[in-house]
Amino acid sequence: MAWIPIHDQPYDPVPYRPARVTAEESLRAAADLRARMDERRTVRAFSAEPVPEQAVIDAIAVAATAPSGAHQQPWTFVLVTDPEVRAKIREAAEREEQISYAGRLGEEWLSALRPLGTDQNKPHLTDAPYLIVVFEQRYYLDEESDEQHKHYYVDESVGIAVGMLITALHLAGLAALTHTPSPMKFLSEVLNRPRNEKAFAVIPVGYPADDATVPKLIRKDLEQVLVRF
Ligand code: IYR
Repeated sequence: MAWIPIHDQPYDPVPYRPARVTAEESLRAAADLRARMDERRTVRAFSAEPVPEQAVIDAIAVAATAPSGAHQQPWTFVLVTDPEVRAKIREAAEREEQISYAGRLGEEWLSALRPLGTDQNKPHLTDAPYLIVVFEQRYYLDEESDEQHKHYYVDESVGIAVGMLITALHLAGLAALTHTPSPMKFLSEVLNRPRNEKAFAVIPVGYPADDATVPKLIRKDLEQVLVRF
């Protein structure tokens, strides 16, 4: 069925009967996924080795199944492979980060970043074979008629979609980085996005470089993050 904007759709419930799995199957699937996801790490050093494009497309399709405020699906995923465009993005991002790391972030923020070892150099923007630039649609815009409608819970919706995206990429054996160069306005210009869209994150995707390292970060124990009543 072809998509129509949510504000033009009636309430039209249909039966939902997903296959019922046994308790054993649920336990096994949940434990397997828990172990697999515990292996995910944010990667900042990528190999230039090509990645099967369909795996990236499928991960974007997974992200696009995310729940969203009023089911408005307020996201656009721009898949960038063109080396010239990636170089432009890197140049603009590094120009901003230069200013950020030279002091714009402030002492408290810079000290929070210290354990990550980040700096103004962003080689992943040109080394990784794919960049997925995620835009949030702040409002609905029909570019032809200029009709506009409000979108609801845009940050939450797009954040959930990005979480599903990095999960799907990881399960497909691909590494990713959720990168938020700040400010990100240059991405709208470089990628020629309409005025209702605002950049949310840049996600380089690929295989880790052979000599990639990651900071020795410690996840909180489940007891610290899970509260029961
Ligand atoms: N945008 C900068 C700074 C940065 C901010 C946070 I919060 C991070 O978790 C990591 C980096 C950069 O990309 O380097």
